[in-house]
Amino acid sequence: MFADDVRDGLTKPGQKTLPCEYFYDAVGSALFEAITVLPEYGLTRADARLIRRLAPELEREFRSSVSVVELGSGSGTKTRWILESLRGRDPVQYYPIDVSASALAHCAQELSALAQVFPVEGSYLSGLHRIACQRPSGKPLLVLFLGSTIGNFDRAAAGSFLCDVRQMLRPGDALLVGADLVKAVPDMLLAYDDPAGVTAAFNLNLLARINRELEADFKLRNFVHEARYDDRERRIEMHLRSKVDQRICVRGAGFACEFERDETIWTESCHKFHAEEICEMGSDAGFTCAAQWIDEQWPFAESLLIA
Ligand code: AVJ
Repeated sequence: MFADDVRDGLTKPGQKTLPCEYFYDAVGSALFEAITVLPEYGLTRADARLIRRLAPELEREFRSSVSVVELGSGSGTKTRWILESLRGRDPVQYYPIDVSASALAHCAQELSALAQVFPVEGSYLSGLHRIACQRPSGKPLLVLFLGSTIGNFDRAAAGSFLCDVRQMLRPGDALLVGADLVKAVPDMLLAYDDPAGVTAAFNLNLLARINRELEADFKLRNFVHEARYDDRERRIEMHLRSKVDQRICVRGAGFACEFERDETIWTESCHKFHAEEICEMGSDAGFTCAAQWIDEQWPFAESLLIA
């Protein structure tokens, strides 16, 4: 629940945090779309290049006798190539899972000409559980987890997430995972702190959302966006740093919190991987790494894990 998560994150001792899933209100989703076209942010274009390349190979692997489930209903652009390549005699059944009804509606509109779209509103695992239990078509499932969203989990959580997904699948089902790879630190930092300030706006919008929806009095000018790279954890961290000592009231959640000068709110972790690491995590979770595609221009990997 938004109010509870905000209260917990801003009143707990030590490092203040806010869950990154709350970036994606209407303003945040629009800012994220802008991030994906930034010259400094190569992830989305790398992912798209790989999907275009691997889609025909998926057709050979599954020959249109598969139902497609997507964790998170992105903009549909990348998914389109996969659905097109899998479209055989009968239309592919496609199950996008997302907490956002508006994102699902947009996705269904985008892709209903290509597939039978069955939107599933809910968290990734509860949505997948519902589909895997019903198994509407009796066909194997191809689960898509694109765009390096897996990077938001810390490594242990990413491992157990893959285990949870594996538990719900049957032998022969598949999981296609997109993961951003470790690269030169300046390139990774620029991707999360672009000179135009789009990512800064995306991050600060989280405070604006709390003001809008929870009647808070954050003064955004008293905070500054910051991207850091933790070499040991191989992750980018996004923070909002308080420029002054200040007290914030969040009336809609019934609490107030103090910020000291230079204290931060940690708003997102974006873990970066080594290509072989995804295969190892997959096999630890009970998958076989059947294929992996790596982009030349921007180190990013798509890995096909078979249950
Ligand atoms: C959507 C989670 C893959 O981690 O790169 C982009 C989100 N955050 N810029 C990422 C994001 C800041 C993005 N993911």
